[in-house]
Amino acid sequence: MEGIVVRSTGRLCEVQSGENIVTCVLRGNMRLRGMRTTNPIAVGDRVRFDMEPGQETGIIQSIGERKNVIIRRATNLSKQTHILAANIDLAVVVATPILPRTSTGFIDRFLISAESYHIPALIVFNKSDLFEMDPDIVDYFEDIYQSAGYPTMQVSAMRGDNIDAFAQLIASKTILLAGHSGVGKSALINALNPDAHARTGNISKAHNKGMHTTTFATMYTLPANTLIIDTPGIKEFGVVDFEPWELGHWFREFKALIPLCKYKNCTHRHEPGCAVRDAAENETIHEERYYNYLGILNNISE
Ligand SMILES: Nc1nc2c(ncn2[C@@H]2O[C@H](COP(=O)(O)OP(=O)(O)OP(=O)(O)O)[C@@H](O)[C@H]2O)c(=O)[nH]1
Ligand SMILES: [Mg+2]
Ligand SMILES: [Zn+2]
Repeated sequence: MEGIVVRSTGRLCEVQSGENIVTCVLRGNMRLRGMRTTNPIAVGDRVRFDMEPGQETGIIQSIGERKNVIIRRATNLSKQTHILAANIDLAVVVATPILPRTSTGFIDRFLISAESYHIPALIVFNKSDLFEMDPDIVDYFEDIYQSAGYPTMQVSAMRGDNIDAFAQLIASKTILLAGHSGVGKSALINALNPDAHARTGNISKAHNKGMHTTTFATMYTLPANTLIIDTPGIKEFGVVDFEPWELGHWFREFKALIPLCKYKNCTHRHEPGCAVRDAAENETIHEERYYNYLGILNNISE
């Protein structure tokens, strides 16, 4: 039988096959070629499975070829990787300028990962009801990312602002939602489809952070065959191995400048005749993106 993985807890996963959802286990020792991942099967994977004789559960026999995956490290130093989802059309980073605060560093790490897997990305600023009195804080973020060439939008899951526009933008696609705990990923899914009943949590008063309410990636179906994947909140988005000279290629607005650098393997840090650093200095690329680039470069060169 065939189906699509709609929830994955590591060893067990739930597979939607027609109208049914079947709990499946992985066939012994199924591993991805040389990949140190905590989850060999991810939400969005298309799989073949057989029912266990006389049982309600299935055994996964094979994973269909993936169009793409988006992978992160648990932390920047960790060797273990985690597949957020497979076969996605659009990677959405849900960010909030306040309650909780999302840093541009986090957004950038997410974006360069999506870029390196050639997955289109969108930045959704949720909780517009909270920052409408002080639009500067979100304008600052939108300016950075629009000038880098990314689409952005402001929504409020709580009040419903722009939810229709968001629904239109994602119609008929498979979408990944990722972001810190408490930014409202699950609340957005409920706003898009009240029948989803995704569990939502509170923001801790002491720390202004979410409570890690969603524990396993879960795919929900919206109208027009839109598939949306809710993921557990993540603290850090550790990027996978990039070579220092390669990193700049995943900063979208650096790409056109890189061929103008004097050295072919320029890391855009200290080399003379660097077109990227020049652009940062005369503010044709945003200094915040350039600083975050240097931060990530330092991390991967360690
Ligand atoms: N004011 C306001 N609060 C919101 C909005 N969207 C979500 N919240 C609140 O933010 C809190 C966290 O929402 P969740 O949907 O659980 O956040 P999450 O991103 O799924 O968090 P994790 O599952 O922990 O990763 C809840 O108390 C929501 O009611 C919004 O648009 N405005
Ligand atoms: Mg959640
Ligand atoms: Zn350079």
